[in-house]
Amino acid sequence: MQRPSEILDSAGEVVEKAMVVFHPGPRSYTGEDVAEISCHGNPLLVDALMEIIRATGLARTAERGEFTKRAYLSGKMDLAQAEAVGALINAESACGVDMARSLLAGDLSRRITSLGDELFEIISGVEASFLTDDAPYDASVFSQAVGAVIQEVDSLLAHGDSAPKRYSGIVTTIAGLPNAGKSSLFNAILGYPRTIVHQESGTTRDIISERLVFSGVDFLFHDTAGIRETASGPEQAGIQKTMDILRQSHLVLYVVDACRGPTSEDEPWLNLGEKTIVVMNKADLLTRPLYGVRNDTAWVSAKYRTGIDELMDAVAGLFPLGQSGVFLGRHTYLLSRAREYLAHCLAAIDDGMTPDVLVLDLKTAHESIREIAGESVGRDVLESIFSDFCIGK
Ligand SMILES: Nc1nc2c(ncn2[C@@H]2O[C@H](COP(=O)(O)OP(=O)(O)O)[C@@H](O)[C@H]2O)c(=O)[nH]1
Ligand SMILES: [Mg+2]
Repeated sequence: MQRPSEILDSAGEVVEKAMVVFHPGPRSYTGEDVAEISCHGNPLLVDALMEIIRATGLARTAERGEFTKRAYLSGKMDLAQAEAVGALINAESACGVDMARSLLAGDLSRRITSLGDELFEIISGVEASFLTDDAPYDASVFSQAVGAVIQEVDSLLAHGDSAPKRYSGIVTTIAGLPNAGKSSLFNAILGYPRTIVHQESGTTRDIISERLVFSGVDFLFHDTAGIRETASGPEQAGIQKTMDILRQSHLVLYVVDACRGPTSEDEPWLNLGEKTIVVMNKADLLTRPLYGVRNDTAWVSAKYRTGIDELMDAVAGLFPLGQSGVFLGRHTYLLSRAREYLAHCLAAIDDGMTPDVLVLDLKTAHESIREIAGESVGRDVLESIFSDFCIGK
């Protein structure tokens, strides 16, 4: 059992009794010898301890992400895994935590390594074909091998569009004209009366937001003020907020009163989000009610909670869980870049280019892929990655 250690100041006075754990390298987080002090959380006490440590002249405050950077530099993890540490700390959704955890466990790194190995083998084969006589160049074999690598890159990029949104949470906005039933829909989706529903129009002014996990994906739902041209005062301010959130939305549920049908007033708002589902509400008031989802239009009764499950299934279907793929911008960029060069190479093979020319494309693609794991990355790239970290990580 570990006992608390006494920490003394320069006069030999006990400043704190703390847990001090020594992690000998190379099995520590950074690979170096590391001492970890766990003390009481009072900031004054922490400052006093930091001062004692600084006064020894042997230590300084760490830079942002320095521990993880050192772990990467000493080969304890590759760069993609180091980025996963940041992604794990910053994840705001359960789905994001899972994605970062998988990245940290090296799931992407393993696929990237084997991709790099495959490419390396192809490059060696092509080089051999023009450097020696005993490995003749066969365009069809070569083209097949490059095609296989492209396929693997594509499978990693397959959810490149939705994966970053799944990581942070899908920004979903409920919008529509006043009284269409937006707040009723918001409540029906959440399953409890979170916001005020009223027959008087202009009831909702501030944006009301709630997180909801559905089919393993986090959605950030926003109920908004109904849009109308003639609004003034606080209602107008509410509409401005609606416009701002609409522009940032990954998905808009645009609510229309089914009795009125979509009108020319709805027209300008239908395509403001990246994706829109038109929700025909108050279907219960139609003489022959229609429920469910057809051709991007969902028919529901928010008041009686009918058609909501079908609507939510359609919403979840737009952001499928599936294989996670890459979700950090740097990885997507490097893979897309590699893909461009590979596709260029494939076209060049078809055009009958000689192997020595093709090797250039392959090498650039290989370099891009290697950069994901942090091989041959510049100091500026490292700095920009670790500057997003907090101190102490
Ligand atoms: N019959 C019926 N009335 C609804 C439905 N949804 C909303 N309403 C009514 O429409 C009025 C406006 O609803 P509310 O949710 O406040 O609309 P918002 O202004 O778009 O947020 C209220 O009187 C609701 O009870 C529905 O599905 N069926
Ligand atoms: Mg409302």
